[in-house]
Amino acid sequence: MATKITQSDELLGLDRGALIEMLRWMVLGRRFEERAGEMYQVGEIGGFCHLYIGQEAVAVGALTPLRGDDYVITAYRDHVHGLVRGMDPGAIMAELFGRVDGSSKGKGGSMHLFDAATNFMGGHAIVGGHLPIAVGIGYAIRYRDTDQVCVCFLGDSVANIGAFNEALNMAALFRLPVIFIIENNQYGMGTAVHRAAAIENLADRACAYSGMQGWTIDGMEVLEVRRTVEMAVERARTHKLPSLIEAKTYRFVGHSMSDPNYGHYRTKEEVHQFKAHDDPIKGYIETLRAHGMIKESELSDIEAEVKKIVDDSVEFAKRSPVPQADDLYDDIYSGEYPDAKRRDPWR
Ligand SMILES: Cc1ncc(C[n+]2csc(CCOP(=O)(O)OP(=O)(O)O)c2C)c(N)n1
Ligand SMILES: [Mg+2]
Repeated sequence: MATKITQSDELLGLDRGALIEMLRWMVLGRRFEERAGEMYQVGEIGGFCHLYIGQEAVAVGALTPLRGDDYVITAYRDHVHGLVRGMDPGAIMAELFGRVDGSSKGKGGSMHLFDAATNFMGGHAIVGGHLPIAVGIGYAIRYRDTDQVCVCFLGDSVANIGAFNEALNMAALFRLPVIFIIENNQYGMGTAVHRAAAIENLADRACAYSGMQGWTIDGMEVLEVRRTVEMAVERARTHKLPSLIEAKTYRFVGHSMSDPNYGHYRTKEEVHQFKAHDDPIKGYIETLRAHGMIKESELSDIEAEVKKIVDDSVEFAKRSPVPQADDLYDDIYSGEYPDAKRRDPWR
């Protein structure tokens, strides 16, 4: 059965630098996304755009203990995962703007960030479509006989689809070093988890697979996320065993830019309650203060530093040109028409 962990009451033996680094990532994620939301409103960003505001503790707690050569894969709510993984903020913002200096040359957009240099394998728009890919990455790690791990983030709705069982079954069967992290933000679009899943704690499903450990944790506590992921990484790296972590969290904003913050599926009061009493950044600052780990001046320094990074990313994106129509034919898989550029496939 899934193990429950209570509030993090210790600092995991991390030094002050590492603790503050985690706060810096969380603040960068929050401010970057707030600015992306503004840029969407003024028409600089188009198409789909799903913000991660409220969920920052999950990506930061899960990604900071990883090694540079580990693999990370996620769904479409991917900006903060890309940032914390080490992608260039300018390349991410330019991708959201649809510009040539974006991480996918402006042709992927918000849902399809990708960066081979940091082993960030996307950014996937099809709900649950990336779980079999995570299994493939885990298989490749075993095949090459390295001690890397693959962390795969997924939404709560994915725990109810077929690919979830296929992927977790194979990960357990082949003993693959894959860590599945369900970001349970309580809703799949407008559907509450309890209306879609016939189980209370999604990580309890781990018990269906031999050798898989499940944990249901407070995803608003960055240290709790980190501590759990560290245990899962040890199992994966050393023993080649997969894990399933369910981090209970909450998104403070709408599902995507086309969804208002509250909608018909949740109340204003509920959102305000989480924002006021369960903000992962405010909570972490309180923890750092309680342990005398942060000076007030450092908080304003972080805000200033982050503001500059975000400002620069927007400037970079604005300066970058839009792709040309001919660029559509570049970077695509096509063996059939080597001169694809000169052919019109619709005629
Ligand atoms: C196969 C598939 N079906 C439907 C959709 C439309 N869709 C986009 S997001 C979403 C809900 C996903 O919810 P969840 O997995 O909880 O992730 P969250 O948005 O809460 O992060 C759906 C149904 C899709 N992208 N792919
Ligand atoms: Mg969800």
